[in-house]
Amino acid sequence: MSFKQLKFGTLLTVLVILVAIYFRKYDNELQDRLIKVLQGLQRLENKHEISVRPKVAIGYGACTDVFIDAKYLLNYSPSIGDPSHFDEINNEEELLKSFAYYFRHGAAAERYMTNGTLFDELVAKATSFPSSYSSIGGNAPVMAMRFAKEGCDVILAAKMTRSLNIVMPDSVKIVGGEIDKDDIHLIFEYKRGEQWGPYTSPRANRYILHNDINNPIISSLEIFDEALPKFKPDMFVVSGIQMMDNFQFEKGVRQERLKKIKQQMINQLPTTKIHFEMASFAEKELLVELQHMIIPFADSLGMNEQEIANLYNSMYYGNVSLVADSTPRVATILDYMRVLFKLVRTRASTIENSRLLTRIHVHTLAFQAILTVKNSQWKNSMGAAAKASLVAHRHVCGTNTIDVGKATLIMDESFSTSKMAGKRILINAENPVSCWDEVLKNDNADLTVEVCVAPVLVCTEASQTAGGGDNISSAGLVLQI
Ligand SMILES: *[C@@H]1O[C@H](CO)[C@@H](O)[C@H](O)[C@H]1NC(C)=O
Ligand SMILES: *[C@@H]1O[C@H](CO)[C@@H](O)[C@H](O)[C@H]1NC(C)=O
Ligand SMILES: CC(=O)N[C@H]1CO[C@H](CO)[C@@H](O)[C@@H]1O
Repeated sequence: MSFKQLKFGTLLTVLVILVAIYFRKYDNELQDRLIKVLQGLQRLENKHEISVRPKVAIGYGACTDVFIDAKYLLNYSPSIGDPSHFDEINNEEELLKSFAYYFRHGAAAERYMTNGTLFDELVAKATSFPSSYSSIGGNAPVMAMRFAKEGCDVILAAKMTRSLNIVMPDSVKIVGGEIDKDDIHLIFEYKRGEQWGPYTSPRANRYILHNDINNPIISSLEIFDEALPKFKPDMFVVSGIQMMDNFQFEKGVRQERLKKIKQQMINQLPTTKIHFEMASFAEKELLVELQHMIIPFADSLGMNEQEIANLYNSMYYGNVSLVADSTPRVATILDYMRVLFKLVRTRASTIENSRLLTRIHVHTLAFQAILTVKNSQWKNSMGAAAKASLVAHRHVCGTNTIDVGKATLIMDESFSTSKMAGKRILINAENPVSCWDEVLKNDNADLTVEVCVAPVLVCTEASQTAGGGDNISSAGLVLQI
């Protein structure tokens, strides 16, 4: 070995060591930051004890969720051709094309399958895999259980079988009656970076297929009407309406059902807060109906990054957005929130018996954002954003205690509050939820709102994605009632 070679070898070794030290340092810094953020969020979460048991009423529906790893049941073959969107799924070919459409964007989707026989066959096939499992599902029951877990008294509008009813905690009272067969939702889950044919998923998510009979017609609505005046809820949550999406109703039936939901919202006492939880809607008509018949009667809206892009496009341009960026920037989401907030309030002001929107919560993989009207009935936005962020991790990782070894931060150390001349806000790891006041200019009057943004300790070992939004939204609401 020549001297020259030796020198080069030494240099290389030194370099390797330096690189290793650098990454070690980087790793340690990240670890430090994660611990600080976790402690900061937990401190905020624990600061606010829930003293009196809030009363929460939740509509509508329930089902059995059957979870299956997407790749076990959905086999890719090149003959599938191009990914495409279908309003409803008629056969296996459409299922595969539709799955590909959302999978490649890592976007959640929920679709109705028209063929009940084929649907039952798929469910039987799914449950034959030992790794498949089932649990109680539907937005309303998941939210109900979360509220109950957080110390609320809950009534839930749903029809379900006795066997599904017994898995609900005692603090949730089911109002709706018994049925012989529960609606089933078949949930195809996939992980981040998973391959399916030529496609790679940019994030963990799920595709839901169903063939519901009870949920689309909101069959528990009338019985719930009788229970609500006696219960006098502090909050009424409206969810599960996406089950009407692309469902073949007889003419005029859907509008009639929506009108009844609207009336149920109007009938609540002024002191009852009303929250509407968005979901994946693909039908243009239904999105428009929501804007006339549901959204103007709510005080609060909850949704994820796909749903806000969809609602924004629908209200602003009149078109439907089926997939959106699955990891949007804070500035993008806050800009959507501001515009939506003004649009919803302006429209509601011309509608009889409406309420004026005072809260929007958007949950994304990387952060939670809550906008409330300053000095409105919604208290404690900072704690709510922290709690929503922690529950997002707990839910996806399937654990109560957060291990920073299984967490990462996707959000940068600072963010901009708007794409149009926004301020830059530095995230303080020890006090990780950033809140500030803003004045929103509107036609008639300026309005001061408070905006809070919390980073999420993103779970790196996802065990469950379905129901995430429901858990997160409820967790945010519970500290604000
Ligand atoms: C529904 O699916 C079943 C089972 O796959 C099939 O035999 C039947 O032809 C399908 N019906 C229609 C109308 O496509
Ligand atoms: C909706 O329409 C607007 C304006 O024409 C356009 O910029 C936007 O890309 C459209 N969005 C979708 C999802 O089609
Ligand atoms: C983390 C967590 O508590 N997740 C819950 C989300 O909701 C479902 C349904 O209520 C629960 O089973 C999970 O435990």
